[in-house]
Amino acid sequence: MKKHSITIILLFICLVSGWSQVTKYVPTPENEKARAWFQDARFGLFIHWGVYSILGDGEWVMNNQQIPIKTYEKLPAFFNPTEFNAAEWVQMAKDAGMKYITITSKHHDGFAMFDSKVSDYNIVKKTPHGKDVLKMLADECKKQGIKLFFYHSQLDWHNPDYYPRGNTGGDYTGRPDKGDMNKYLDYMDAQLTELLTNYGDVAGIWFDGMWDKKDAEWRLDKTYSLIHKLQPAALIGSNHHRPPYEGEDFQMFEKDLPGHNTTGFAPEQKIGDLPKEICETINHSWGFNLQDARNKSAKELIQYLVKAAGYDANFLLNVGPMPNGKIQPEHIALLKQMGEWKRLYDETISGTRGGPLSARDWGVMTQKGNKVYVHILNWKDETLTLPKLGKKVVSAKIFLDKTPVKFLENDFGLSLKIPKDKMNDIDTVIELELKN
Ligand code: JFZ
Repeated sequence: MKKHSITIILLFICLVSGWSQVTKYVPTPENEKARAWFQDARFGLFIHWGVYSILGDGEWVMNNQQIPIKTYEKLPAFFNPTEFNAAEWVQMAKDAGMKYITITSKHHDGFAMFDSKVSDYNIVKKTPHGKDVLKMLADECKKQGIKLFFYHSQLDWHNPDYYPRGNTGGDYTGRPDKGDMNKYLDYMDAQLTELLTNYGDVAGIWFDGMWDKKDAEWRLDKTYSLIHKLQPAALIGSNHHRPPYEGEDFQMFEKDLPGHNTTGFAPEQKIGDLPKEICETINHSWGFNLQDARNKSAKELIQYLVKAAGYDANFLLNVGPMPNGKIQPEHIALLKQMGEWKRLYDETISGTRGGPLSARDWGVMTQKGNKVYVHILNWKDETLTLPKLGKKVVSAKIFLDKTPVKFLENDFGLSLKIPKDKMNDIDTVIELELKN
């Protein structure tokens, strides 16, 4: 009896380890390298652009205004972004200190913003503009040395095979009450194959929409291994608000710092070991919204970037270009201000990792080698006492002009005396050198 149960246990262990060997995803060396690049990058531009921009009411307009497919299909004929200039967009991102762009290849409306051969519902076939803007952007990114990700919606309000339907894109769309989800996923994989074949090196795929049908069979294994096979360095992330699935290369947090859940989107989200990214919009919309004038201030945006870095995460900041292809001037101005700040402080953000202390009410820390950057975002007093950092502090300076900062290490921790005239309303950065 005893022998018997041991045999069963052994058999079970063999089965489980054998099974996990089959399904366990091991990133390739190229992928590991891309992950390190991604973490070093720390700052990217998110772009939500589609035919919905014509209505100036965000990228959810089809669902929010309950526009049937037949009616929504009239929009592409009005989409003529004659002012679109890929070089200007890329230059703007670079000037803001961003290292990559993530743009919508297809949003929930199902319209492909690229030259797709597997569906006519695309920018080249259906718009008077008739150009593959993603190709133009990809070429320009390559030219100017910045990387490109594609946001791709798994959820689709247009394709009838996206069936059974999820929580959104309901009866108003006028779709038949039948469809073949596997056929839809084949179609999605075919479009992803196009994106990963015809646009040069793609930095990654940013998935979104699984939350629409939480318990559907999304065939993630198949789709993820297809992507990794086509471009091993392409990083996969998904906005499913759950802990990462096997095959993903980074974890994302929508409109929240890791571990926070102010939106209520992500009650199950735990912080994992993968590289992290936070996305947020410059105003309160993702796609162009004519009425949204609630832009964040330059201070808020810079502090968001700094906090993200302190949480060891990238900051992906969104703009929604207008239907003419231009980005709103007030958004360009904000990005310019961020760039001016970032040029001065780049060393304390790019190539750093979070820590050694986790975020506090007064601010965050970033680190690189034996340097620690204390980012004081919200503190009035001249003295700031921190817990000890594990290693002894050799020197403390104001980062910007290297003015020495008095410090004291004792049983109470590490106290810094911040010169009053060096305090900065956005971020007072103190550079600490730690003993090796
Ligand atoms: C999603 C998209 O729906 C949105 O249009 C935009 O692209 C954004 C970046 O990502 O937003 C979501 C996704 C999931 C939830 C809420 C907003 N959710 O689960 O509550």
